Amino acid sequence: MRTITVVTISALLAVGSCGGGNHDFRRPSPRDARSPCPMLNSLANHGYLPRNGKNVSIDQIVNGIDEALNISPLSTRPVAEFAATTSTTGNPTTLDLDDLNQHGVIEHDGSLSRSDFALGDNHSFNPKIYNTVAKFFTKDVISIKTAAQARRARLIAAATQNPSYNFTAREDQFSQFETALYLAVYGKGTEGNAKTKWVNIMFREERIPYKEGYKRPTNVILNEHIVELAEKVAAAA
Ligand code: HEM
Ligand SMILES: *[C@@H]1O[C@H](CO)[C@@H](O)[C@H](O)[C@H]1NC(C)=O
Ligand SMILES: *[C@@H]1O[C@H](CO)[C@@H](O)[C@H](O)[C@H]1NC(C)=O
Ligand SMILES: CC(=O)N[C@H]1CO[C@H](CO)[C@@H](O)[C@@H]1O
Repeated sequence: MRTITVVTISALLAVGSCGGGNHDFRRPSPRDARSPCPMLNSLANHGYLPRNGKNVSIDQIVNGIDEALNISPLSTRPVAEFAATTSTTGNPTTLDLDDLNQHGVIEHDGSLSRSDFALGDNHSFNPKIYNTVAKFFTKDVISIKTAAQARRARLIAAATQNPSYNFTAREDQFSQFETALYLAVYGKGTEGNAKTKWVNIMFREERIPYKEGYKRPTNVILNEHIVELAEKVAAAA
């Protein structure tokens, strides 16, 4: 009796500690909606966001990121609210993940792992493009300098290949933040040094690398940390 109680309680705690959902990795079905963001897709693939990627609320995005990655809601809520301006669900507080394919809101040219809008599929993972970026990641960890060099090389290549390339200060800022985000989530504090293996798994498999040792950090990732990293990325190239 006692053993049964203990087992039951620890099973409940195990569920409770990850918000009550099942956070196993499952690949999306072709009917599921996915976005040009490798991390939102990873969160949906682990059930931190609705696995079908449909009718995802601003609160679910903010809470899902907090629960899985410990990024401050104060940092992500404004971005999630801005993202919801792409909504096609009929409810301004929810979106389908593929609403984010809309060009010129957040989606921009010069992505690290997606083609440009004018050149075709601007939202699915493109291994050929990502390989041109990942070839810079030759060490176990990706330093700020390496991340900045990889980003710079991709921007130059995109500008050369796309006659309609549109990359203003606004797109540059989004792009800097996206590099800062993977450094913040898969690196150490504001020093960069993201684990190469974990970053590759995010891009190539849209999976959170639990099996490879990732744990939700105990210290919250604040907006100021991400801003500091973005500034370092901009300065390093
Ligand atoms: C409010 C939450 C978020 C929203 C609405 C969002 C949305 C987006 C969108 C629309 C893009 C596509 C931009 C492009 O054209 O390349 C993108 C890219 C990206 N996002 Fe997110 N994102 C969010 C949170 C995160 C988080 C927490 C991470 C953490 C690692 C992340 C990592 C990235 C990366 C690395 C890219 C660049 C992909 C590439 O260049 O190929 N995002 N995001
Ligand atoms: C969409 O999400 C909203 C907010 O979470 C919810 O109130 C609504 O019932 C959902 N609609 C559908 C069609 O699932
Ligand atoms: C280029 O991007 C800027 C900023 O996002 C936008 O205001 C402008 O309309 C775009 N230009 C073209 C030709 O799409
Ligand atoms: C080919 C392709 O998938 N293009 C997409 C680019 O983004 C727009 C949204 O702005 C989609 O409608 C297109 O399907």
